Amino acid sequence: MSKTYVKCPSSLEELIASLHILFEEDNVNIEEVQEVMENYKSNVDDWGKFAIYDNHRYTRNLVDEGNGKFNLMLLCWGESQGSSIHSHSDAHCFMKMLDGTLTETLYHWPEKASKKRPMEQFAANDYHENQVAYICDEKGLHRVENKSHTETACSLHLYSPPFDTCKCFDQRTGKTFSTKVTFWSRFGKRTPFNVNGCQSACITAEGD
Ligand code: 2CO
Ligand code: FE2
Repeated sequence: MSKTYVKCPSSLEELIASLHILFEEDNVNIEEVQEVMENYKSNVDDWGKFAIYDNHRYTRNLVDEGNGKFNLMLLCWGESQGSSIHSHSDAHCFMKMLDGTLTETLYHWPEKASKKRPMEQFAANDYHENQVAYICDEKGLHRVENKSHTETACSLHLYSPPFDTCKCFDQRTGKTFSTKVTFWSRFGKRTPFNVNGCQSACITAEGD
């Protein structure tokens, strides 16, 4: 018998407790996860301590490691910042808006990189505060952007299972690159420089 969880969490802490229960099972019920994430009403007092922005690129800030089942993180998007087109390493990806608006553009997987054709877009949607988007590799690839020139945006992402590399794609040719992703901060503390002098990586590419 599965444990009961709070369906309408009144805080981020309560949402995390519900997510731990939902991900105890090996089978993930996508609708249930989406619903409980939507039901939590964004409150900056809950998540403000994790929201660290950078002038140059969006940041990935780890909030919870989900008992090894998922990674929960805050992504902070400065004005006009965005990702390149990417996959999600066979993981479920839930994206809940906490603040501002993000545009998700969906693309089909390229047929053959060798054909060098522009990638085919099949949808574009705006997400506003409290809405939740879901994507996985079977559904396609996406690019996420804060198109506002004046407002920042913040989103809560859950990836299950956790991953630290994914594929990036060049929109003009479909050419793919493997990219390592890291955290700008972990549990509210800025990640120190590592031995390679590489501080943080997110999914952006030259020319994007
Ligand atoms: N997947 C990207 C990342 O983890 C963000 S776009 O929304 O899934 O950096
Ligand atoms: Fe993504």
